[in-house]
Amino acid sequence: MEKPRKKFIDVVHKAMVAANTMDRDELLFSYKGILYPLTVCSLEVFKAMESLEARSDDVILAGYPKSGTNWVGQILSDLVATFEKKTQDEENVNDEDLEEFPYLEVGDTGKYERMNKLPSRRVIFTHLLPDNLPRSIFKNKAKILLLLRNPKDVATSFYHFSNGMSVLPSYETWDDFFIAFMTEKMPWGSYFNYLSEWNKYADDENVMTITYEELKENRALGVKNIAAFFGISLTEEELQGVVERSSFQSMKENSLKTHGALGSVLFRKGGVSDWKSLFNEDQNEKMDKAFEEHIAGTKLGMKLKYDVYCKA
Ligand code: PPS
Repeated sequence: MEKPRKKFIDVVHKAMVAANTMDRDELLFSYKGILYPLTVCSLEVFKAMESLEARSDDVILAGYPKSGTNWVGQILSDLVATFEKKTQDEENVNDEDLEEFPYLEVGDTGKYERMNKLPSRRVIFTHLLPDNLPRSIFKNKAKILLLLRNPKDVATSFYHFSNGMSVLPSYETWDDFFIAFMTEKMPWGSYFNYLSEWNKYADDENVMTITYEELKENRALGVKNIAAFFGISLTEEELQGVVERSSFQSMKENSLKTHGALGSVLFRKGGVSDWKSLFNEDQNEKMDKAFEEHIAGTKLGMKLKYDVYCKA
């Protein structure tokens, strides 16, 4: 993903320009009870999405916003590109004309018909709930990497992103944002609902879960496990290259090329526990209680190691 991503940068730029002329309360719309940003998603595109024909060799990355999608997306794209480079003809590799915006739900109505003609393997990111994904993803047994991040760091990252990215409603204070986050007013829906819904797929053999925190602790092991899950066979040296290119520093340095103006907002801190700079005692209590009520006892809830990463 280190090559310039012209279409990606173009889509983001156009959305940011359009959002700059809109009022705050016009920025989101609702589809099937979930809010989405109007400058990047639309009802027509959601309907067209059902025509996607998923494949068993698709590489799908699912994660709630701000869970590290761009990071793990870089790892997946790099694994696939490195494998293709050594196994496919030069002319099939890195064709810029074939580039699609990597998030499934962002694009135009013709995107899915174009995607149906793309060669394998396709790498697809999404923040959608499982029920809102094209049915063919489950029917055709596409493999899904489910990415989780602790809710306090997600909220912290989401707050800063909302105030730096014009396509999302901004917030005057962290306290205002916290209330919105806890009362399910977020684009792409509620964090807790997202985990509860995906938890129904946690034991599916085509779903592998990984946490942001475990990747931070051991990126090399994470990359190795991800490659094994998708059946991408690379040498130790090739895997090491993927590990190095996915460091926060390396991705941030490249971000003007890969993400344009979005890069400086997206690659913010890239760490664990920044929530300690924002959460007050009352907010900690409220989040701890909500976690306990909604997901603590579930498989995904346990994966998050809440006591390690989220206790004040
Ligand atoms: S988005 O816009 O919802 O798709 O955002 P997403 O990519 O899911 O999450 C953004 C956060 O991921 C951090 N990030 C990284 N962390 C560690 N290592 C690497 N390489 C990396 N790349 C991105 C990014 O900095 C955001 O987290 P915060 O806490 O805001 O820094």
